[in-house]
Amino acid sequence: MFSESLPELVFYFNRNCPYAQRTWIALLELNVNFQPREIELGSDNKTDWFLSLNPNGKVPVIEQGETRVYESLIVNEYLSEISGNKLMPSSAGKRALARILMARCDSHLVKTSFSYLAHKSAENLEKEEQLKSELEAELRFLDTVIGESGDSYFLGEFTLTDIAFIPFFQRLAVTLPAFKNFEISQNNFPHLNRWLETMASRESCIQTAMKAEAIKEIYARFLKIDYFKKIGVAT
Ligand SMILES: N[C@@H](CCC(=O)N[C@@H](CS)C(=O)NCC(=O)O)C(=O)O
Repeated sequence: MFSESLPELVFYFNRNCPYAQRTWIALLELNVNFQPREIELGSDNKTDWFLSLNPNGKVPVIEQGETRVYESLIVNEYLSEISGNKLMPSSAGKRALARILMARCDSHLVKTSFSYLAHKSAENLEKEEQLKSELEAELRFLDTVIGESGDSYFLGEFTLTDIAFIPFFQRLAVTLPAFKNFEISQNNFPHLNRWLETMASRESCIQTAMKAEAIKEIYARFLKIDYFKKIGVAT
């Protein structure tokens, strides 16, 4: 296999982190051998040794010999490249679209969903409706993209783009009903919901998923302390 001539790959992660889950899924899907090292967030990631791996102090990071790569979307492209460009489309145009959508996951889906979740409805009902509409508009956009690609995956085949989105949708499937009484599966997003069903049966997504109870518990704690606003993922 392509990656076998390279030094051992160490994967620094935290099992609750959706960005690290992206890399975990890519490692499994690409069948790359790796050594997992779980990092305690709030302590390990503030140490000099971790900051020398990633000056941003965040997971995921991978280390392979002298090479250190961080930022989940970049890490996953690195993993694809050392595996013979698997999990990326073969045409340049589709690869561009794959990158546009991956960037959009962070700039739009993450932002609109965390902003809606983080908003305390009782404080301003008008704002609550506005944030809900913004998330719905983003879900509608993604629904259309999947529909235009033939209903199975974002780009018609399983790629890093599907991997970029799934950790966030796994969490939204729990947090939106629990905290907002909103269920994507009960709404008219036929292509997105079919994609979610397809992804739910994928072994790598099952193996790396957080338990629903753990998601609820962690998010309840984070929402209480306005964590998502503090770290800048919610407006
Ligand atoms: N843009 C980064 C985000 C990574 C990130 O935010 N990771 C969080 C955990 S989910 C983290 O390590 N936080 C530690 C901290 O900020 O102290 C990526 O895509 O890798």
